[in-house]
Amino acid sequence: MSVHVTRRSAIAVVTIDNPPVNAINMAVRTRLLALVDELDADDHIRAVVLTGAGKLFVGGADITEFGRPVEMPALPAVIERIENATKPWIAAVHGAALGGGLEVALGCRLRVATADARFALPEINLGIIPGSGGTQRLPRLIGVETAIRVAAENLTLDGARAAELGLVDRLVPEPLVDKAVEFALEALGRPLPAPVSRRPVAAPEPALWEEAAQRVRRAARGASAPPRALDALRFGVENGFEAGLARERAIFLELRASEEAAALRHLFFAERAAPRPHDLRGIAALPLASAGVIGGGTMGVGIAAALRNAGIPVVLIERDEQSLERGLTALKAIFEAARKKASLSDEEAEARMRGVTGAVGYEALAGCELVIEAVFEDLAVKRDVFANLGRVCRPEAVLATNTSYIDPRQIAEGLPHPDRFIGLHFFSPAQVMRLLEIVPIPQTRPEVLATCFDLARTLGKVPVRSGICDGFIGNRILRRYRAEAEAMLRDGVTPAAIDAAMRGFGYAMGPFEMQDMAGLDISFLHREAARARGEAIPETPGDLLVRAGRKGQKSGAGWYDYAPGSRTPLPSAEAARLIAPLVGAPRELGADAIVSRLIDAMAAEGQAILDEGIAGSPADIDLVEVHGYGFPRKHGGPMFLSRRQPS
Ligand code: T1G
Repeated sequence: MSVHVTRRSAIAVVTIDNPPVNAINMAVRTRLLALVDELDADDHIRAVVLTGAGKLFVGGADITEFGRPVEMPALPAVIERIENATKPWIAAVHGAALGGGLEVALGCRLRVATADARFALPEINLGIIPGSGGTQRLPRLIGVETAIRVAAENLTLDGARAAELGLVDRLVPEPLVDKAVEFALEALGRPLPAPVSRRPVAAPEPALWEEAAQRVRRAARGASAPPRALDALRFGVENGFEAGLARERAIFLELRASEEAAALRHLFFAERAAPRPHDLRGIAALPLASAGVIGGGTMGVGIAAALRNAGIPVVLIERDEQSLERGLTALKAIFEAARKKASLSDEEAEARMRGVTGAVGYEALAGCELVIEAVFEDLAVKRDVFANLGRVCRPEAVLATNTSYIDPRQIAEGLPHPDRFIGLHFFSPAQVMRLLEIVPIPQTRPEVLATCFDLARTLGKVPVRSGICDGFIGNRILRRYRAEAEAMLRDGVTPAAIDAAMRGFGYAMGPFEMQDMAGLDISFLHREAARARGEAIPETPGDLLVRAGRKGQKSGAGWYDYAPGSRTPLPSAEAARLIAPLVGAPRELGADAIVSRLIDAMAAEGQAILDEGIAGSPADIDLVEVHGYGFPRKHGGPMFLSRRQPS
């Protein structure tokens, strides 16, 4: 049964027990509703304590129900019944009280919590807004300003802050239920506070709404739900609880049925499944007390920072003192920047660097359980690195390459104990980007794979296992995306039209703007190397630009022109002249058509990647695109989108 009842003299203790997160599903709602009537009718009971089993109160409504029509009884009705019960209900919160969990607690007459309690309304991350009174009851308890930040801006309140704000009536030590029962008996000895829905709410200055609306819209970055949560909250403050509740419910149901909410739910479940692949369950990860990083360049320093941010001691080595100093200085600058943004305290920033040992030469890595190389993308260089690691490191040390293009099997050739070798493809900046492509070779032991997935979880990364092909999953799809963009260019569509369409779709920048930022010469050199190997690589418009010295922002011009010192792309007549021999007569193509062509191309490449067994699931491919290449979350990913297109 998902809801238990025990009796402690005149107090009934109702425990929601629906592992793993006590999600409120239809069975829980039905049982709670029945219990209100049952306990109201029980003359021995004077009050009810409501709590959650396990490590939390309630993780929210059951999101797996959202793809289906709402099943009665709906949560608002259950909460209203609890709020109007003749026997007062008292919420006893430990751990998370999220979404519907917080809303149920708000329907109770009183709330006690332990210090580890966390209160939030994270619905906007799922493309919806609270649908059971959260935007209406919360401002009546903690005030409009903080309620806006909780409902529309992802503010989480810990126990102490919740107590300060009046969301929690008393912070209690463990054992929570005992203390809650004591509190309930004590509360019965004095007048009860009014139900939250019937408490007044002070209307703020009009300026507060405007300022909040701008702040919420900015933070939403194109997501639909946050401004709507603010709308619902404001409507209730200005029109009363009942009207506000109705408006909130209408907005919730509208958004719940939206494509954006379906996309965000898809990513929610994919992100939670990613760190725990089914075939690795039960395989113990190896202990990782310290990690070595080879290379103090951008990638090596970013990886070292990510490891330090997760509290893992790092040995960073370079080939000489000067390079090492440069790397350590860059690493320190990352923590200094975080300190200046106040995301790290002075002490934390210093501790990050204290956990880094810099050295020249491989011997310093002898004690590391994991070593990640992030040296120049050249097979001979990488092979030499691993030959040294094979000599210096322990046989059970996990040895990883950060290569983004080279076949890891070739890098591992000749390495003793290749079963400990693996590809860990981080994305730059590695201390920020969440995607981690994990690329085992045939010999890689399952424990090594499990260790890398465990490492990803420790680093707060989204791990995706990739088979071995040119570019693994992400760069292979990127190449296809760029090729399709170039094909449209040859059809006469301008770079500016293509980039504008993809920005309108939700990307931060389009494919040509992105190339200007990254540099056109990188892929140009790849093509030139392939041509030098005798491969028949046809001339591309990009080649013409690079040959004319237009390498992108780094050279002041690429697909676009740039005013001196500016990064704003300006359509370029010179670039159009240079590529004219390879592109067709100018042609208009609508933004929707441009987007469809590019998304279809990504999805087609993704399907080929699935068919070849390079990726384990369409959701994995979507995670790669969203967390590695800026695919707009609100669309769920190319595989999700291609499967949702109306047939
Ligand atoms: N519904 C269904 N399944 C859920 C779930 C939920 N609300 N939350 C988590 N799961 C699954 C998750 O997919 C995973 O499954 C397992 O539980 C463990 O999750 C009415 C409408 C609660 C802080 O958005 O933030 O309430 O992979 O790995 O790290 O107005 O889960 O094991 O098969 O994350 O201990 C609002 C979402 C819902 C909170 C626990 N609530 N969940 O973290 O475990 S909408 C949320 C979380 C709503 C109301 C509205 C976290 C957690 P599997 P996990 P965790």
